Amino acid sequence: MRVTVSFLLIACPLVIAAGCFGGGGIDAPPPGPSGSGATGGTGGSGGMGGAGGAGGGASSSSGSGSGGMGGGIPQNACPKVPNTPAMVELESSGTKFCIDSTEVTNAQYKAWLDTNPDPASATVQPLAECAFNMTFGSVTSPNEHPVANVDWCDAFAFCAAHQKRLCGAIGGGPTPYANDYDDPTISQWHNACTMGGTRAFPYGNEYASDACNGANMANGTVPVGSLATCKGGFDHIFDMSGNVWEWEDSCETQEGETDLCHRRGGGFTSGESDLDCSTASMSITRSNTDPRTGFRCCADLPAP
Ligand SMILES: [Ca+2]
Ligand SMILES: [Ca+2]
Repeated sequence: MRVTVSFLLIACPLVIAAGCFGGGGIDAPPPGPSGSGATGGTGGSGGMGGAGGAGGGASSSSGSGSGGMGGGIPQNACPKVPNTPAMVELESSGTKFCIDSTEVTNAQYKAWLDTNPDPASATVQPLAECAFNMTFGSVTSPNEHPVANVDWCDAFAFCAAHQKRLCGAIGGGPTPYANDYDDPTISQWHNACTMGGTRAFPYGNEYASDACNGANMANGTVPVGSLATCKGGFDHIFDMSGNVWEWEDSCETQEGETDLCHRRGGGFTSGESDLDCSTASMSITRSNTDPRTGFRCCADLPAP
């Protein structure tokens, strides 16, 4: 059974409305802005000097690439956690939340592994459906490329260990698996990618083959946030299309390693039909690890 699923995966890494086998087709644009109400945190109303410090901390373990990304980011009330990406504050219909500005990097993930998190600890890994997950993997190159080869439970545990959570539903909890993952008023990830439901791709409504790190460009991952053209939906957010797929807290069942969970945005081997904001994988299991799959974290903010 699992072999079959894996095979399908290779042939058809993703699949939602867009014709995976036919190729070419792209999902219909997401719902229009009506009803989304998202305003984003792009106001950047000055006085955010503290944010620069957070960004510096996030990249202190590296020597390259995306340093200083915290500077100027309107993190506002978002958690500022060392060895994690700086967060961006967003809002949808009055509900505020935060999302990492970039994918989690190898250096950041390794810093966590170096603390020796215990997979058997109920504090580290409280979900029963992750009881199967007895290793958080390893990182051999602690650089600014996105961490990959992490399963859904690894991603969930990393976020939880850093005062964040794997991106899910706006206001709390997981994004419903069967639908709503492409609703910008429900999915944190989709809201951020579409700039509150106003774009099909992070950078606009039309596919741009050279904007992000997809199949047309790459020979693998690139350092997170290194493609200025792969910005958006909202400002200060990068690589929501391509580089690596990103796990979402959106699983079909809560049984264990064979549950199907969504990953979003396409990776460095993906084509146009997988690189838009509305696509979500439909055949990837919770325990799947892949060199094209990583994650970023979100956080909830209390109502004003
Ligand atoms: Ca694992
Ligand atoms: Ca990505």
